[in-house]
Amino acid sequence: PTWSMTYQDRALLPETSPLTAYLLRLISIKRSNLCLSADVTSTAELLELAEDVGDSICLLKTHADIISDFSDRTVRGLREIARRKRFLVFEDRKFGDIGSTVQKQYTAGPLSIAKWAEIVNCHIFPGPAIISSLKSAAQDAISAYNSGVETSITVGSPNVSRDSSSSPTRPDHEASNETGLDGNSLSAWEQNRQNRKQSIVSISTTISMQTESISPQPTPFFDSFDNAQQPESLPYLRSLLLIAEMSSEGNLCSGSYTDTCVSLARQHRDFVMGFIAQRSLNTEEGDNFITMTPGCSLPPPGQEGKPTGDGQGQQYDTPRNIVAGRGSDIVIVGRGILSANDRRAEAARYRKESWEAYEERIGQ
Ligand code: BMP
Repeated sequence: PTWSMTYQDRALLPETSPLTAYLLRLISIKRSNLCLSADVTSTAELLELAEDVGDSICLLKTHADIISDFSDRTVRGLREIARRKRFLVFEDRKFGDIGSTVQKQYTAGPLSIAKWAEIVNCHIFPGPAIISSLKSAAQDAISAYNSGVETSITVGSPNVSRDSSSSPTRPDHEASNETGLDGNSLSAWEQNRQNRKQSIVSISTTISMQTESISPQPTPFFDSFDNAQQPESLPYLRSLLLIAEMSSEGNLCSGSYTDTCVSLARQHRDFVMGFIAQRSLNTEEGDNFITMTPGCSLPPPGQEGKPTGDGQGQQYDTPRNIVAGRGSDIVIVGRGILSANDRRAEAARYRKESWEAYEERIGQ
């Protein structure tokens, strides 16, 4: 049903969650249905990449657990660039455990994903409780912030932050150990954390996204950004994608497994934004799920053809086949952009190709 609809019109459909509507408007205004898969292993490279490519993407996908120096600094830096360049952040965590465990993986530990990523994803092989558990964890995390119980943003090693201005109450001894992860200072810090108030920078960034008046940005795509109103309702500033299909050869996500993903998504339209899948799964009236498709690559400029794979099971197709041929909404590109000499220019090329594929699909 959404095949030939514009992103803009889909943002207005009933029962579209605020974050989904926001993303659809963002895509429409930025004219970008491109998600960068930022599979890099250091904070410096992540931030440099986000800065270079940010204007061309609607979404930046991370694998936080491959960033060797992941910390507060990573989160603050990424949130600042996301706010300035206007993209959402998707942590590709692929949760796949019992409800109680995924709640902790989502909100606690060195990654504390719920604090900084608007979007996460999960497998449904553990059963439907994985969805309701992540949803209630998202709601609790935001309510805790709202009520002032949760007052710390700190993720990763608390001692690695060099940004003393953003944690004014941090005692000197905590800031002094730049290498972090030293057992004693970590537990001292944990104890101390219970007793003090700090600002949550990442979540307040998200919240200030709601309230600040968004002035037109000095980049070409933002002239009408005021139309991309921010989500009103706090609990829904977090969304989930279900991994309904995979791009890798021989994967088991197909048939009745995929069908189950779709029916579970329909039961949780307020929290499940859509799917990681190879084609649109919007088959019934009322479906307005966003499909995001990894396994996307372009032949080098000036060359024809379809890239095949990476020799490790990954299977690629072009943005045109994915968006115009199979009705997907967002293409996810990693190495296609990362391995280019000029990542900024390559991201612009993927954005253009993917956007033209969308225009072809809606008949413009
Ligand atoms: P690349 O474009 O470099 O092949 O990267 C694809 C990215 O998408 C990787 O981060 C991978 O973890 C992710 N991904 C995938 O390739 N296939 C899937 O089915 C699901 C994924 O999340």
